[in-house]
Amino acid sequence: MSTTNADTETETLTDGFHLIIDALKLNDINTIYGVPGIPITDFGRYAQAAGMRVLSFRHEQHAGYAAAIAGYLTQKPGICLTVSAPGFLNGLTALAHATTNCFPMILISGSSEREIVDLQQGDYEEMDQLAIAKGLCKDAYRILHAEDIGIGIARAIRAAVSGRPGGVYLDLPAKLFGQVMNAHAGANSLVKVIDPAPRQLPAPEAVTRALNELKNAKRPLIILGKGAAYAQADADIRAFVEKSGIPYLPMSMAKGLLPDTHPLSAGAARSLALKESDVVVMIGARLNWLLSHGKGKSWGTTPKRFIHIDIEPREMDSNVEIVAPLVGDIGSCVSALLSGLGDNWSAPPADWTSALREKVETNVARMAPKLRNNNVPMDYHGALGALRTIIKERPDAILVNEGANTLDFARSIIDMYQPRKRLDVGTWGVMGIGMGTAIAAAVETGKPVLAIEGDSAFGFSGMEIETICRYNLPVCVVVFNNNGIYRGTDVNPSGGPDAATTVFVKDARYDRMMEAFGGVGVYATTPDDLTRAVNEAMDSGRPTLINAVIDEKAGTESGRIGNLNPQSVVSKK
Ligand code: ADP
Ligand code: TZD
Ligand code: MG
Repeated sequence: MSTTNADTETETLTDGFHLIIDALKLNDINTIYGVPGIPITDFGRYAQAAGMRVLSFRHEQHAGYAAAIAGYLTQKPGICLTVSAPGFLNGLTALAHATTNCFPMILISGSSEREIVDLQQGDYEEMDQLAIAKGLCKDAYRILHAEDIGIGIARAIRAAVSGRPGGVYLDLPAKLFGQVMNAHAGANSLVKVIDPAPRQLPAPEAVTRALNELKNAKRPLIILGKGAAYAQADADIRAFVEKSGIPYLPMSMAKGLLPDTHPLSAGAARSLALKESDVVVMIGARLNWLLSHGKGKSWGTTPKRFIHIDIEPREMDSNVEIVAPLVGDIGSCVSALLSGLGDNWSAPPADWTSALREKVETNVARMAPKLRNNNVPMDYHGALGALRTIIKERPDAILVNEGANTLDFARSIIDMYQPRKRLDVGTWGVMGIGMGTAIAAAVETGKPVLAIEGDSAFGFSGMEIETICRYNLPVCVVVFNNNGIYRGTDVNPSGGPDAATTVFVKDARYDRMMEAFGGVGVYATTPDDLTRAVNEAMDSGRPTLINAVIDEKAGTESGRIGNLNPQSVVSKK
């Protein structure tokens, strides 16, 4: 933009819109997930005009989940862009989810005028967004002046990716976008963030302490979490596992960091591994509810000594005593342990590794015939057995997974072969991550995506299949249609006319939703139907939704976590 001032000199100007775009691009952020509207509609247009990829969603929550998983996949903050109050609030669930899961993300929301908001005079979509966001993310900032855009965006990026990654909120009042400043001064005000997530080396004595614990172990176990997958230290992690000869358990999203078929994988002997291990090395996994807080029945009676690798010092001793805390980034910590093993390292006692191996083989053999069953209607094993073969044949496809039974069965049945290929509900077990996650996975990696969705889970983000069709993304959605949440068989206990709380319309045709937007819809009743349709979708890259008819009696309440349901002592279900 240029203008002529009183002195008839020409001054080149820029404004808030363009400074924000330039600041993001300067930091290699080239994709935005969002929903347009006042005051950010033109911002989206200018960003697209400037060559950024701007993907518009049907609901901010799904744009937010897309940004969150983009952060996980790329180690750069995923950007979600929303309008003020309601749009901001719709994005907030995903921001909190990103923070909980340690994914770097920035929620950028337009906001109303400060003067009016602070006097509570009833502006359009008035809300003190900054105050509300603060408790739900790592950090929250507001930029009031165009000359602060460079610093503001730099702070947001650094906050999102440094240390333990997480969500950041950036509040941009409407007035900021139109603020004008000298273009030269504007360009100079931008900041390229140098080394936003610096290596954090573990203390040498902490490495020695951990190695001593390992040397004395009789039944050591490694637990790999999604922090280990995020760190992208794949080669060193694999080398550490293989050189140490220590069996490992992958948490859900760490599956594939080493192939699930690896001889040291104890995935199919999880209970035995947890119960009998004596020294446990946690790598980028927390001892939260997903690991029964590191104590209690599932950990058995063998006393445990924990070695814990994490970038966040306060994670240590969060649930149980950690005898060897190793604080630092996973890449540096694992490589220090690896070199510390030295040349004389001896593998763990064979009675331990072979006991686990035997258990794995027995369990895998017991499962095999169930996975080949051709029951109609399909049960979870028959349908997932077919999808398991597809991922085996197409190991670079990305698997997105949510639901209850659909999640728990798929996690244990489908082997993963490559890092960061399994994307799911994460730490909170959120229903609704499905389509946003699938979209970002396709956009960020260019790989085909297979989304395996419970029919309830799918419903939370189902409208985004229009987004998938609009951008023509290679996403194949398989809806496990069992007519409801957990099972489709519940009846209203009062005998009244309302449907039971957990059931949906019987035999709903989700496949026709996809057809409404120009995608391919398939109705599948057998494992063969399913195999054929998924292969076709993956070969063609066309947006596809397969309605897989699942026996409505096949699932169990809450999948595998039914024990977490509180029980009434006075009434029976
Ligand atoms: P899971 O659910 O797979 O068990 P969690 O989300 O509970 O995994 O744990 C991930 C952990 O990884 C978090 O405590 C986080 O601080 C840690 N983390 C993330 N990135 C890194 C990294 N680069 N280096 C070290 N620790 C990391
Ligand atoms: N809302 C949100 C945001 N997250 C949740 N986890 C839930 C509600 C509760 N919930 C679960 O934990 S699983 C689930 C709900 C509603 C749906 C399970 O039904 P499904 O899967 O059809 O997706 P299955 O295969 O029928 O078990
Ligand atoms: Mg269901």
